[in-house]
Amino acid sequence: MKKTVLITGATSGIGKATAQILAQNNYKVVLCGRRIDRLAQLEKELSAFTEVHSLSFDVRDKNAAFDSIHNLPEEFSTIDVLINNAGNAHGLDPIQTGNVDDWDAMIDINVKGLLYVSKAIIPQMVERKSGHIINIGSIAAKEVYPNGNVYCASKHAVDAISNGMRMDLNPYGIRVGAIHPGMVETEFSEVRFKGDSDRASSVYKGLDALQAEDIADIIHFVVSRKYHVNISDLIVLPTAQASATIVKKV
Ligand code: NDP
Ligand code: 8X3
Repeated sequence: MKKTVLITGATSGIGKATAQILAQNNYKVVLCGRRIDRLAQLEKELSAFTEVHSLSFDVRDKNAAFDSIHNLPEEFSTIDVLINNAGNAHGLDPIQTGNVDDWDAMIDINVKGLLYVSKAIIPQMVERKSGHIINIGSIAAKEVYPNGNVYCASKHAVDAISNGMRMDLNPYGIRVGAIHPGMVETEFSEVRFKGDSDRASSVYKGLDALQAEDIADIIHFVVSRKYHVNISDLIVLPTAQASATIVKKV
């Protein structure tokens, strides 16, 4: 029987590529994001392969998250796999000049949003004693880099929450894993630099950055292992990247 996967942040980058690969590999897909036009376009594209349903809500809005997920049509309501991917960096500033609204956005989306979506889904997994949760962290979950302060804190929280989820859900046979990418060429830097395309593209100049499809491919590998195999914590870097700050550029 087909498994159903719910993917947050499916309108772009890693989430979109993950939806595409899983749709082509026998999963029913629930796409989540705020941008309705992109959801509609992707739903149409993926419907050629599988059953698809879209949910448009802001993960910061807990009532919207709960309502949307709790009211899924019956054929999509049993979530076998949850990919907590929605998130972004907002700004890259020293702590003394950091923008408080950026801090709010990163904590509210990357940490609280992930918790709200998880809270909407974990009880059904506990009830069934089955499920698989993948949280998308970052190299910033494992290291702190200059000016990364609050983004790194939000991703360190994702790392801690993933480890805590694995412990708490262990009695129920629910698999929990985190995937921590380094530099992936998506809309991430466009968002971080608030639409400054030149600054965003300069991040990936001079190296072969990871592409969204590289991470999606790994997510597909992780979720398709035999049940007794749980890939719990994975750091994935471009070959040119040795750490958060050491990057070989030509
Ligand atoms: P993108 O900017 O391409 O995608 C971000 C996704 O998150 C979009 O689909 C966006 O959808 C969604 N999103 C953002 N804010 C909200 C919100 N408030 N409510 C609901 N959805 C939201 O970036 P990536 O694909 O690169 O990022 C995906 C994840 O990977 C993030 O958690 C990021 O931190 C992490 N990551 C990225 C790396 C990189 O170098 N790119 C490296 C390491 C980790 P919409 O705007 O439609 O709501
Ligand atoms: C995204 C990668 O290095 O900008 O999480 O933090 S980085």
